[in-house]
Amino acid sequence: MRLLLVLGDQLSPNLSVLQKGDKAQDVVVMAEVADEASYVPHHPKKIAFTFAAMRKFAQTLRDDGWTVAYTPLDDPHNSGSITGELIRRASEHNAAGVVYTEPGEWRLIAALGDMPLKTHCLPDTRFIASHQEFDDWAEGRKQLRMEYFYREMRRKTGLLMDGDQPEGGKWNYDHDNRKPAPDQVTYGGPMQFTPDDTTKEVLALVADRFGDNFGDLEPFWFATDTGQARQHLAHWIKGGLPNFGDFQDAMLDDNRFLYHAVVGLYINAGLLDPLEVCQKVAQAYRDGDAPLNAVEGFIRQIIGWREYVRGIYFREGPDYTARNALGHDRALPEMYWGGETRMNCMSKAIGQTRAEAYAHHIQRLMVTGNFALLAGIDPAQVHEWYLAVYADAYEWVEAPNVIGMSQFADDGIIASKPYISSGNYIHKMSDHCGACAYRVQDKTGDKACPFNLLYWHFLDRHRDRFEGNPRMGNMYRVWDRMDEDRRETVLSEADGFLKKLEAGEKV
Ligand code: FAD
Ligand code: DLZ
Ligand code: SF4
Repeated sequence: MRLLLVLGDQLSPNLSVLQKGDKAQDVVVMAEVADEASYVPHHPKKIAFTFAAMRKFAQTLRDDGWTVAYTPLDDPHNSGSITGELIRRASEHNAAGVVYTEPGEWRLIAALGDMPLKTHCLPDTRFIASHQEFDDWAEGRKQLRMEYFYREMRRKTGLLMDGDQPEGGKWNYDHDNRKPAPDQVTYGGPMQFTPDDTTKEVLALVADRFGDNFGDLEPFWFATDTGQARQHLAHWIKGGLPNFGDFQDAMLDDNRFLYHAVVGLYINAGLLDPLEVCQKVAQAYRDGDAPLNAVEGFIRQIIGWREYVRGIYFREGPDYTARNALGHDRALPEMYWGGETRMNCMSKAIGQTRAEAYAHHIQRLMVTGNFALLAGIDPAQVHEWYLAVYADAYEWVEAPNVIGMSQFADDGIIASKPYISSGNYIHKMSDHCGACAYRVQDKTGDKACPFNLLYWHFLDRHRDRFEGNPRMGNMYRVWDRMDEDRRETVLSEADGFLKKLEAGEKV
């Protein structure tokens, strides 16, 4: 017999290790372990989601005839690590070896490869593109543009294709998306589930063991099995999808989810299959229930961005998370862990992160990510924060988004220019600025929006690197046209702001 490892983000019946395993003699190993629960200080909701979904998945495997050796976190024999549990179970069952599906993190790939047991690693086939397909596409290209990769994925899946042409005649309908915040949101947000007995047990365990981590454990409302996740998906397709495209980039003080799908956590853990999700969304278009700009925009996020960032993570190798092309070294400010701030946009994005283990893409990219980049925060610390606080965060998807897209620490592999903006962008896309202690219109002075000061500080300190970037020349021309006194004032006020930030003062 062999041991078949199933990790906390591999909760899919079609997982390669289960497909290749033999129900009659192999033993499935699943383990809640201290190493996985604490390699970063995960949000308590994320830990509870993982453990509850693992326990329920183990039960569905047993119901399906598998033998499962499951280690709860508080099992006195728990060795504390995935490899420790495999070694323990191997001697318990006299196993001939371990078969596993490739994990989504280099750390675990290395640990499993180094085990003193006979091991066999299978590819994770729950993605549209294999590593080989991504590498074949990437080979010899000067720039790895997501848009072209996405077209390949459209052709491969047949999603939104009319023969060999894109549905509606265009590949990308982003032009119709990205409207500012709406006055009214017609969708009530993600479906919320009352914890069942399994989830309640896990909540008690997590409260006891991880209650001091950043993040609110309760109220806990996530789906914890595939049936619930599918109910949530259907609820969103009906209520949220039709406006998803239009308001994808909008932010509101009093609405945490707008029209977002909140499916990343379910897909990444394995409860929903990405292709199944896209097929249901495409069906809504064919049924006339959602417009093409929303449906195409959503499908692009999944078969385009999600697959593309995975390709980059595995192509770039284990050192990717240590990259720091801009030499940023400031410590992550306390406000990211809930310390007080006068910046309303930051307070809202971090506040809802604490409450929900969720923020949507533009909050992650253009608020918390933008601020960290402008303020010159050490990208490794930014990376660890994002990996810890979001329920959908696993390194293969988080790191390219943070190190690459958001912090430009990979020197432009993912982003052709840094995602930076002054307060103006946040003002345009949200209602945050109205209730802020700072004034978004002020470029200098006591009340100047920090994004305005830091924006120019960033451009000025990285002039050598970015001046020649054709997409950034305009910004430098605007800066150069300002009179010299004003430029000096901006830079010295930005320096003053950064000093306060470093000193831990409330900013
Ligand atoms: P929606 O906005 O409804 O989008 C639908 C789905 O598309 C998502 O669920 C996700 O599966 C996929 N998707 C969209 N954008 C991306 C992207 N850039 N990369 C990969 N998949 C994408 N996504 C994660 O899944 N895990 C992370 O740890 C993560 N960290 C991020 C960090 C930063 C700094 C940024 C800018 C983005 C990050 N993203 C991450 C991408 C994106 O923000 C989240 O997938 C999305 O906010 C999840 O919410 P949702 O399910 O409501 O997504
Ligand atoms: C995120 C997570 C947590 C919190 N705990 C566990 C765990 O106890 N056992 C487990 O198998 N997986 C857990 N996970 C998910 C893993 O961290 C994830 O499989 C790796 O980071 C690879 O993506
Ligand atoms: Fe954010 Fe500046 Fe607007 Fe305040 S004024 S909410 S800091 S963008």
